Amino acid sequence: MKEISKKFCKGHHIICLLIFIISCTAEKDNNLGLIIDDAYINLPLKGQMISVGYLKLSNNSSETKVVNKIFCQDLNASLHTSYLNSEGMLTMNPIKDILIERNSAIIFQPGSHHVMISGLKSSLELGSILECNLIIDKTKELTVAFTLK
Ligand SMILES: [Cu+2]
Repeated sequence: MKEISKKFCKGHHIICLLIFIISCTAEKDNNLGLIIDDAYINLPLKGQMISVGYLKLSNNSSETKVVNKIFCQDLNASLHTSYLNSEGMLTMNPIKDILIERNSAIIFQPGSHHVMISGLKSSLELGSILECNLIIDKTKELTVAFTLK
């Protein structure tokens, strides 16, 4: 494959550059085998700078993946989980290293796993996109684009 592309590339520098860029992008998306669906953040209440993000994360790869943590530029973001405590009160705790078995999905949703985000700006409005990065298997990053709704 390399030999072929080397020969081909002699007379087609620009096309090859494009192919190279496209294949790199594709690899970045595919090598984790994780699919994100329905990533959204509730628009913060007026005057509040804190909100909660949700998403569905499917593992289409052939191995277990671990979500270690989340980063959002200029914001404080952390993975949380909610549970009922011994008094029946809904409580939440930080959580790290969430396992996703192969061919399964975890859903961040109200009453369960969620992303706490603070430091939000008041300029955010419905439909704004907020990009964060999930750290997967300690070394890999997966970008999540949360829509404000
Ligand atoms: Cu929380």
